[in-house]
Amino acid sequence: MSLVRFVHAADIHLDSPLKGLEKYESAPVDRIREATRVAFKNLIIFCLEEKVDLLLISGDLFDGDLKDFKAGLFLTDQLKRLSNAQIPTVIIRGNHDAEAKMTKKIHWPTLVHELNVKKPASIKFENLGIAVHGQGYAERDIYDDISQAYPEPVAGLFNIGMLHTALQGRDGHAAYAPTSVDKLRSKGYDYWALGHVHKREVVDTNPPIIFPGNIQGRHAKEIGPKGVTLVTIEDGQIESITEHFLDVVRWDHCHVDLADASNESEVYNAIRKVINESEERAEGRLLACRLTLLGATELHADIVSRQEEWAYGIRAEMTDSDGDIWIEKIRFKTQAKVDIEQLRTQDNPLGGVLRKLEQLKASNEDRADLLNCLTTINGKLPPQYKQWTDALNLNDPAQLDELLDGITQSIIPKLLQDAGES
Ligand SMILES: [Mn+2]
Repeated sequence: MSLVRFVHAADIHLDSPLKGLEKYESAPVDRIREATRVAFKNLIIFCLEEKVDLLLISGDLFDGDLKDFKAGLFLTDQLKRLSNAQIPTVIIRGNHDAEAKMTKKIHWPTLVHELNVKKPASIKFENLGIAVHGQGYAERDIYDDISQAYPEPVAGLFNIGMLHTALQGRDGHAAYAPTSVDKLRSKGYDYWALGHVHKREVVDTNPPIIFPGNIQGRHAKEIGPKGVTLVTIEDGQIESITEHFLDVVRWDHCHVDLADASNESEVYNAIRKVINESEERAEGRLLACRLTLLGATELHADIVSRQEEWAYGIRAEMTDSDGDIWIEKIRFKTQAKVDIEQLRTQDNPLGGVLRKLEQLKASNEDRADLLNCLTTINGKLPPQYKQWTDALNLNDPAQLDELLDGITQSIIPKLLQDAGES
């Protein structure tokens, strides 16, 4: 009986910067900056400790061209540890580290194999009973299905295909090297080691077609545990496929319903409960948490009028002594505890404004006008604003709805107050 194990990783995005990090309040800048490197070290340690036989990295090892040679040295030093332990590594380039984008040559250690970017290639590890097939990206924009030219499977070996692809399209990921499950299956391989999609996904099981996801979340849109896939082959057959987490900063979204909160300390308690649960899931990692406050609450008017003070109070109350919790952003989405339908029918300024907003939301013509205005404003914003991970996406109708609902909720308290005073 022979047991062979390989690790399938992808999308390391070494030194990926969190754009605008220093603008965030009290951000643990250094720990977040270093996160992709520390996670990569964790990957090397994992391979060494588990004594695996092979490491595959399915594209986007680098986030982009290296800023300096230090990054290159860090990488070769780490991979050399695997070479010294006789563990080979196979790498393909993805859209982020396509050959044309990288100006600095990397001196790969002896047992690191980079697959060709011009045509598909194969590497046979006869001692492991494994053949690896794949092709890297010569340029960023690959719109052909390169997988279909991959070599025929090698008889008698366990055949793995490495491919950086969006398959038939994945939300938030450019549609590079498109292909389908059926097409991949038709190649007759035993495992498809995919990369590009940052959220882990077992696309199919026969044969396994897997995106392991990235090994470290890079911002608040990449939440939850991040890691690699470990595959065990016994006598040429898959014995097990397991997931192992390597991330050091855990991103999460915490939603807190404040419907039952009627004072400050009840708000803090409700938030603390949700953050504590998230902190437990992070298992000692730095928790970077985006907080959303929801619910129809009697505190809504106060929250709307003193948002900055509330934000400060929440941050001050939630920060723990060892600094392992960082609230990345607080989204105020509470609602007034009022009957909007009823207010909307009233014959007063508030009723009029609410009706106008409702009409704006429902009318295609009004929406188009509003979008025109917003597009003009958007065009005048500095570019760094548009690169923010949660910059307004004007092509998304749901975001416009959310924007209008937010406006509605923030003006209700003010107009109610004015109505009361008059
Ligand atoms: Mn990619």
